[in-house]
Amino acid sequence: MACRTAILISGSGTNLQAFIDAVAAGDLDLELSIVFSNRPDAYGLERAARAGIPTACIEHGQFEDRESFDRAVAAELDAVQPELIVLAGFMRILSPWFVEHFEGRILNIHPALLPKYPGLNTHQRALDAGDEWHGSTVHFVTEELDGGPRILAGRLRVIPGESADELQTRVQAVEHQIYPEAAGLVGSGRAVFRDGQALLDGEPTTEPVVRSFA
Ligand code: NHR
Ligand code: GAR
Repeated sequence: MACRTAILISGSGTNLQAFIDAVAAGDLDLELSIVFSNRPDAYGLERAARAGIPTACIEHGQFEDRESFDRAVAAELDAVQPELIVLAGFMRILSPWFVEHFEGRILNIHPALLPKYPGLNTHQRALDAGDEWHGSTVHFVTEELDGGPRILAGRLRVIPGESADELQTRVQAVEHQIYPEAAGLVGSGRAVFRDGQALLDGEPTTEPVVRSFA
């Protein structure tokens, strides 16, 4: 039975497109039940509509505080009873209430080799530090921003002299490979969140699986 999945976006949705394509190709056994955006002009909403996936949008600006927005989002999502929530370029920090409501079922992809560079501007920070490797990491979402247990990372070698934009483009291509793969691990039950840890095939993990790209 395909795992009912909600994808949350704020922008262009290239990661969402990678999910749509992987499901269409038969490479990923998820049912994409709803795509939610906090921005009405997010291009990802058009990608979803084109793929025949129901969409919903609530603008965060009209709410008094973070949790009341999150409760409205959760009400939209609960209508489809998602088993998995995928943050794909979703730019609103989720309240402890939301994280607990969907405990252990929320994934994020962060464009850095976590625990390096939580937060913003990750590509420039990796360049400034002279890092040999950079990449992106899929993790379970907890209250700690970009700090939940890691599942799968994709890394590539930094090319001397490349710009942050060039590096970002290459990292995004990596994301389009590893995010559907990681979601497939969770959707199939091979990767689970338990007691604040990620388990893979029943074994607690301290490090994510790492894939290297050219
Ligand atoms: N929520 C929780 N509880 N935990 C995480 O790990 C989360 C999360 C929500 C989003 C994605 C994240 C990233 O990978 C993510 C991880 C937005 C911000 C942020 O500062 C920070 C991290 C991430 C996403 N957002 C501003 C805010 O006030 C708004 C910025 C904007 O609207 O453009 O929410 O990087
Ligand atoms: C992705 O690179 C993702 O890692 C990053 O935003 C991009 C979304 O692209 N996420 C964050 O920086 C979260 N703060 P997309 O909309 O084309 O999938």
